[in-house]
Amino acid sequence: MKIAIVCYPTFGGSGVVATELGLELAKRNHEVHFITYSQPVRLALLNPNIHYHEVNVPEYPLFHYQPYELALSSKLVDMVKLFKIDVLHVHYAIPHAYAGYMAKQMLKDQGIHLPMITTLHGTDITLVGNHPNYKTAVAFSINQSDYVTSVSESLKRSTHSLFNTDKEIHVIPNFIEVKEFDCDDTPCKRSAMAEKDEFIITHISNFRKVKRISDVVSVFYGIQQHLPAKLMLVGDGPEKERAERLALELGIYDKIIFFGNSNEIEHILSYSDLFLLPSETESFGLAALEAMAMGVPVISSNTGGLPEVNEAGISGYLSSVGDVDDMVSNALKILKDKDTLCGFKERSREVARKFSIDRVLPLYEKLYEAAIENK
Ligand code: GMT
Repeated sequence: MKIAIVCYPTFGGSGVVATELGLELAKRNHEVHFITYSQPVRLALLNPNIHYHEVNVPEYPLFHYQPYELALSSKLVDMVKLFKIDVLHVHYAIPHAYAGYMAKQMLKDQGIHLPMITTLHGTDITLVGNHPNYKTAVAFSINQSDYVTSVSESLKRSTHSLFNTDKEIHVIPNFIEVKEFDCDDTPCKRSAMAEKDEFIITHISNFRKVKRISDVVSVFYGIQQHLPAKLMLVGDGPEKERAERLALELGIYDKIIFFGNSNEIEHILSYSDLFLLPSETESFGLAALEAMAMGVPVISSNTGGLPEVNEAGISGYLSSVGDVDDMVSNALKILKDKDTLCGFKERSREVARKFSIDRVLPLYEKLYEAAIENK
């Protein structure tokens, strides 16, 4: 199939999922065309089946806001015609589903029927999409998509209740490639990060308010009162400074390593002992799954789609949002001795295998086939 993928090219989860999906589809001999405003961060253009088309938005002083949707929909029409694209897959409803719908209409005018699949990722529904200023257009573009998928059952429920739509939503969870792992392996760079007896606690996110970064620092503060530990904070965003200030106030700044955005996620996770994700809401929690796939148990909040990913007592524990004390005590339960930690590490990988790319990818392929057949 010839598949066009529209996504955000940044470090956010939806862009990562879209990119990994495209790369895997290309490995399976589909022709994949990424259409976005810059090259997605995890995109390697080494496979001849991968193409990248940049959307350029010319600046014009008259415009207070530059019209990205217009440029995107025009580019979509041009690329669909040029490469004879079979199906369009847009990730994140805003504004991609809207621009996709416009492209569909323009193509229809020229006798071309382009089926569109919209994947809902989370904040496009629960935070941004739900805003009264966007809601009408988001609901419209969901209803106009040929197929809609969501990354968890929880997000499907939220979409139906927040948008009052009866559109069928297919749940296709996010996926991961689970690599081999040996609990006794001593990963190469660990010694540069922490002493031998120190536990390494990790958090990876875009440091937005929804991630509750202060809880990450507070949970770590509680852990290091009982056990020697270091905290690795990976990513960048508006709450990072707040985290730095809190770390200074608590007197634990020297126990925290701030990495910023990184392409070395697997490396960092390979020497981590515990992953923290105390988010306010999380439609899925791809970062938690990435940690589990590397054998890192997860302490998370019990919100949104997280219970569908992190299994209590098996891959980690879940607490109510903001219950820092419970998170600390759960973390200590996991870290209390080597055998317990090792058990959690192994089971985390087992749970992650349920989301293996080999299981999930065929679900998308089936949907593309159905969309093309029914166009
Ligand atoms: O919140 C983020 O980390 C970014 C956001 C995005 O759209 O990139 O993530 C959302 O989509 C991810 C991929 O499907 C999910 O794993 C995240 O849980 C979801 N974030 C929220 O729901 C807050």
